[in-house]
Amino acid sequence: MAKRIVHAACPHDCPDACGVLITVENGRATRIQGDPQHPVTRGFLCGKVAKYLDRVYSPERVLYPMRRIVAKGRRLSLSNAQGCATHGPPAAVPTEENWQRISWDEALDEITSRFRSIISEFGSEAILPYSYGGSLGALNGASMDRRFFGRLGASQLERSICSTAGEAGIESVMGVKLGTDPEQFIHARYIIAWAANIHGNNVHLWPFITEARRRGAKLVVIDPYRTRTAACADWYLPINPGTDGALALAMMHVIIGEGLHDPDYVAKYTIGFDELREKVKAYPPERVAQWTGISAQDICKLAREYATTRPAVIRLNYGVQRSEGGGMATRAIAMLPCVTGSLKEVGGGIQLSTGGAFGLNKPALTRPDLKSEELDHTPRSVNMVRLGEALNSLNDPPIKALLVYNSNPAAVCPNHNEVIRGLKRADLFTVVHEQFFTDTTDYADIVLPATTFFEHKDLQTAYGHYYLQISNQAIEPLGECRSNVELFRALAEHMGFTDACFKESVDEMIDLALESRNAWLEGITRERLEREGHVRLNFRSQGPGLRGQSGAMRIAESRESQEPFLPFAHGNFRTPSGKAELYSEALKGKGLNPVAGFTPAAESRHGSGKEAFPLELLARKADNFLNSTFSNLPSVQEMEKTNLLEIHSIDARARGISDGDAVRVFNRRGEIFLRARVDGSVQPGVVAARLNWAKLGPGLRNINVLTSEKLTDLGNSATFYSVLVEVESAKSRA
Ligand SMILES: Nc1nc2c(c(=O)[nH]1)N[C@H]1C(S)=C(S)[C@@H](COP(=O)(O)OP(=O)(O)OC[C@H]3O[C@@H](n4cnc5c(=O)[nH]c(N)nc54)[C@H](O)[C@@H]3O)O[C@H]1N2
Ligand SMILES: Nc1nc2c(c(=O)[nH]1)N[C@H]1C(S)=C(S)[C@@H](COP(=O)(O)OP(=O)(O)OC[C@H]3O[C@@H](n4cnc5c(=O)[nH]c(N)nc54)[C@H](O)[C@@H]3O)O[C@H]1N2
Ligand code: SF4
Ligand SMILES: [Mo]
Repeated sequence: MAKRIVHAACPHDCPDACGVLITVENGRATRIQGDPQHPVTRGFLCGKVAKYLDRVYSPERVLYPMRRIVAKGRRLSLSNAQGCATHGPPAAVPTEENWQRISWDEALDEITSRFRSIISEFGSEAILPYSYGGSLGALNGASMDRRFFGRLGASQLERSICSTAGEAGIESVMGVKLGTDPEQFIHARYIIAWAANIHGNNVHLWPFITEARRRGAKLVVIDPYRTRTAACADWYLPINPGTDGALALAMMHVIIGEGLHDPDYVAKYTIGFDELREKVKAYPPERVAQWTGISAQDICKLAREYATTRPAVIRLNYGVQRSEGGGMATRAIAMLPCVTGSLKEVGGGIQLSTGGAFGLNKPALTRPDLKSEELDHTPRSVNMVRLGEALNSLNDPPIKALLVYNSNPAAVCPNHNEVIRGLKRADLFTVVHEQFFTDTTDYADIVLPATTFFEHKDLQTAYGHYYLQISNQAIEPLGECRSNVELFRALAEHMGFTDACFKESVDEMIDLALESRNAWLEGITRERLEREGHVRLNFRSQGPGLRGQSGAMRIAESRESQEPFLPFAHGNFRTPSGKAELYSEALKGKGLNPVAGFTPAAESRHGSGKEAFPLELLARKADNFLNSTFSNLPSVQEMEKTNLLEIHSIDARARGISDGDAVRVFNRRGEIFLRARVDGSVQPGVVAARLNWAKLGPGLRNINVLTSEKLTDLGNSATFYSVLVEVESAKSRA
């Protein structure tokens, strides 16, 4: 077979959604590279996906259906039992004592017969799907699975572990998740990276920021953690975690107080300005300085520079909304460009997500109309953040079966110890569809082999740019792997569901997804995507294509060749009023502050419980993993230093801790042993540690033993960054 180059798109949960080229020789993928033609991702990949061949062809892949033949749970290896704080053992490879290989037919028969008996005894809501960001492909993310569970009458999963607080916040102002086009960043003269770890989580935006700075832009970073981006910034403002809402209100206090707002834009395109003006009077910089740790002088300077240096853009990322008050904080920040009118300027505005522009025909994919014949009501909804609570205390009916795919809850869920207690239940039937033997498969009764994006076809949107892509299948599935689409098609068949939609082919589903009322999809067909790989959403642009130019040229010219996308230049907010809602009747109706306000997090230095646990923990993502994904691959592990607790020298000294010491980090929910790193990445009062597979961590744990199931103020999201802990030296245990 000749050498082929296949266009694909990275489906991992990352704003960049890179264009990818896979070289295939004799049926085997031999090279992965970024697609140089992609106008935003421009031919380079992040470190972890650049090593993707190691993932696809890893000897540790799940390749066949497996049935557990020993008790659930992970085995303690020697080094872990001793609490080794630097390196855990290699990932648990399936061993013959743990697993018995079975055929797909046996697996499907066992799963469907267990489901049938659970349904007859407890009802269909005793079955819970659990999925999140393993694949953001339009089909493998949410299509056949939703049809299957809808038809089954299973409990619904509220998928809120990541972004729903921020979405609720920004939508309460703007009505939709649209943000500044990354290609427009080159025109900005003032860039605020607000809770945005650009080098770690959104690296393809960086070249656009670099070009803007070359043209004179100033980069300001607001983050409690000194990221690489913060270290590169013109001005770094370390903020106390969870206090951004107050900062935004104080900025508006200064901007409105000094008349630096845009009265024309405000009058034409917003409602509630008078209420906002009244509200922000309660947030003078002097008061807000005490919460944020940013001086009143700096708050004033930031507000004035932001309002007067034009265009000014905010790259807001989701870090801000992983705190108790994250919804309101996002809402307050989203008001800033409405008040200054920067939404009308090329290179101005705010980007939290671009995801709202794609408008695929999701109902055609997920078929919310499909219902169980036996169930006379809409199935209950279970919040995914509270999996531990759901498994341990939900009744009427209790959860008796869990089907996990696209997720690794035994690593990523908060309050890990409770999650594990639930997953250990002998009466819980757990099925996990996975590429690897993860923390979660350690508790599965049946493990099913899943394809990687090399092995299936999909349609790919993005949340950090405006290009739709096709991701072609490059190689045959390894072993007996099946995609999520094929898994749920087979399950539907074994359940005897005869609805025609379970027979739709992948191409038919892609066609359906593109048949949408969204005008921005006009002229974008599967055939065109197959031909071109990526297509910019049709914002009525007429400019010539950008193919064939060098990256640097393209960056400089990309805006000039297209009509700039300024969705809010003339209002057009998708709120109930059609205006930017600085006052929201909808929020008022829910008993919430209709303008915005700041309430310090209960679990913070400003709340209760700080006597026993005085340090605020940032339970962060790793720069070189993707949540828990990639953390088991040796070539990726080499790039990331794991099992560290970053702590300020003042806090370390007060506890007799030196750089490199073993430390115990604990609160009421759990404890973990890490190695102290005193390196200036956090301020006094804040400590930070990173997510990893639990079974690779010391004591077979990860930092989610410390995080809480408390939900955010809006959007029922997780509060990974509202966590109090105490730290003590554990030298004797190292
Ligand atoms: N390399 C890598 N890339 C990733 C991921 C990964 O795990 N690794 N995860 C992916 C996923 S799932 C997502 S959702 C995206 C989004 O990723 P981001 O939205 O960037 O999310 P975070 O890394 O949680 O937070 C971003 C920054 O916010 C900071 N932060 C935390 N609390 C606060 C606060 O209270 N105020 C302020 N101002 N800043 C705060 C953190 O220190 C961090 O540097 O990234 C994706 N990309
Ligand atoms: N402490 C702490 N915890 C966090 C976060 C944090 O910042 N700190 N971040 C949170 C956030 S923002 C998010 S989004 C969640 C992410 O939570 P998850 O979405 O569960 O994230 P991953 O750890 O990436 O796990 C995805 C799993 O899906 C598998 N997978 C990949 N592709 C496929 C596929 O096509 N089919 C199937 N069946 N499986 C596939 C991968 O192998 C991987 O094990 O984690 C949250 N947890
Ligand atoms: S994880 Fe993000 S940066 Fe890395 S290849 Fe995928 S989309 Fe690109
Ligand atoms: Mo996320």
